[in-house]
Amino acid sequence: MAFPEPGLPPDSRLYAIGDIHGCLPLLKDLLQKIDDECRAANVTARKIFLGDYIDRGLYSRQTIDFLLDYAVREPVAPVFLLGNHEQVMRAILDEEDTEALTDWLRFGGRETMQSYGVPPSAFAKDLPELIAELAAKVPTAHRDFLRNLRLSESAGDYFFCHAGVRPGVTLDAQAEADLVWIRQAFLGHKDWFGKMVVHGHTIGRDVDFHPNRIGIDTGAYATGRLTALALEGNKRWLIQTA
Ligand SMILES: [Mn+2]
Repeated sequence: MAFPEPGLPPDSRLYAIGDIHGCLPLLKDLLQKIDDECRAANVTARKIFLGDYIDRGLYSRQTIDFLLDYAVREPVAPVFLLGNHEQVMRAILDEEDTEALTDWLRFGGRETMQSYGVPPSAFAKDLPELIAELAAKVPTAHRDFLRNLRLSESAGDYFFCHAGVRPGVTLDAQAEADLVWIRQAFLGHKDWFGKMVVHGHTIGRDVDFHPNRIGIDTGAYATGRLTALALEGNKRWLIQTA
């Protein structure tokens, strides 16, 4: 089956940025490359961040601080999408969800808590106390950042989300749990989703180009390679660190 060749409206450039996971130095490096490229071409571009800003890497708090400042400086308001890691942190802070905290500690939450200044001794406390310790250290602006993350974004023939979409469900009716967590039901699907889906969440050795989706999580925290997908008209290309 031949799929439509996706594009953006003419004269608009967009960069989708993959999973950062607390790797602030890589993020700065990548955004510098993007800025240099845009300056050379004399264009302003919109940026869509695909989520998973936090956990695993060492600089989660600093990454959110940086992005808050970046959003203010950018001439075109960037879009920040929700990743499953932010969904979990938000549940811990807003719902004091101890089950979410248990999960979080297994997939990188400890590093994030330490980046907020939670001391190593706090991890010996019981879970509600640990949540209180974290809550006392997370600035309001960060809580608002977590609460305001969007689930998806469309531009031209592209659809952007963190993890993917549920086949058989229209793009505007997708459930949050699928948009931020889905793997095999999405990754293994071969038909057209209605738009070209650009996503992160599932790490590939390199960018995962398919006729119906493009996965750009290149495992920055483990590989040093953070990826942006550039889109302009019918063209697309990659910007990467390392
Ligand atoms: Mn993820």
